[in-house]
Amino acid sequence: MICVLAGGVGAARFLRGLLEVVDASDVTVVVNVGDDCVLHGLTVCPDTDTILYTVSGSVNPETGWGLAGETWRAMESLRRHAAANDVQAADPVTGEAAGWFSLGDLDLGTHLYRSSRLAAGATLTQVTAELARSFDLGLRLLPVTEDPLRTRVTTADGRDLAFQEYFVREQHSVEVRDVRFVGAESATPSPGVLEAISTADAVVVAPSNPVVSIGPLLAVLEVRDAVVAARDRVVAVSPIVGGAALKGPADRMLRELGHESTVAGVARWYAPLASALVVDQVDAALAPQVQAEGLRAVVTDTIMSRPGVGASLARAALAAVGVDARGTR
Ligand code: FO1
Repeated sequence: MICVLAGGVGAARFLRGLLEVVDASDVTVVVNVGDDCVLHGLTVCPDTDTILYTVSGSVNPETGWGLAGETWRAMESLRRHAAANDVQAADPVTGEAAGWFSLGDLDLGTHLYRSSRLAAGATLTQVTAELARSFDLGLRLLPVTEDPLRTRVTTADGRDLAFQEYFVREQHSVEVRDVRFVGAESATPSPGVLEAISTADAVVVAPSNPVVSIGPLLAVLEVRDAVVAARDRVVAVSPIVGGAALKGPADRMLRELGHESTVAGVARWYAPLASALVVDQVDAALAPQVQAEGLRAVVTDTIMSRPGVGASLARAALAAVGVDARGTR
């Protein structure tokens, strides 16, 4: 069994490559919940939904989030009511009519289902499994915790932002001074998470933002301990290529928080919990620096936009911890 620690877009794209070389029934994904938010009274789980939509082939390919072929009638209606009454959301992420977080009509179906099932007493793990079934994913998709765990960002100019305020409203264009995961100290792993990590033939840290996508997973202390204990079977895929992030603010956040936004910096970040790091060809010369941090360096093509790279990247990651493409040792 392969366990993947996942955030959003990068992880979802990696999973599509992994599922070309390993059967979905052999994959368990532990997904970040730190981006989750309540919007218009609905529970929205962006990283979970990006995996549901991308792996099922229904994601909006331009954005990497939301569904292809979306319409926006519900949001237009919501905004009209807000404008007519000059409703200014007290807290844009949890208030009404947050104009800057676009929820498509089909996407709303996911949030309506999730929110009504949670209101009926289902757990987030159950609802996530139900959504994975309705999208016919085949793999097991587990939220890292069912407890409240939310990423908050302190900007260099002193503002304390909810994650989506930073990432979407500010377009992650503001400098970060600190990132914290509110609720992490008391969050417990969802049922099945620890067992998936400890029994996996390989644990893959997907090419997600190490700070705000993988960070919340590792902030759940028992999860971190389980990954550290599995270190010789843990391989990370660098989301930094040639000193830059392929998508999103991972490179800037690493630098703003005092780390190097290079594969050596990523190696240092993951050294306690991974025994191998997969880096792109452009970083081949930095392989000795990765090894100096105590990780094996695996050099391969990691730009998944090129055909076939997702599958070869997945094979290389699994091989780095002694697992062949069939996903068993
Ligand atoms: N990202 C944006 O930049 N703008 C949006 O309006 C937006 C809406 C949205 C709706 C549902 C969803 O699941 C994700 C959405 N995202 C949007 C992306 C989201 O902020 C990111 O996917 C994650 O939170 C970071 O990985």
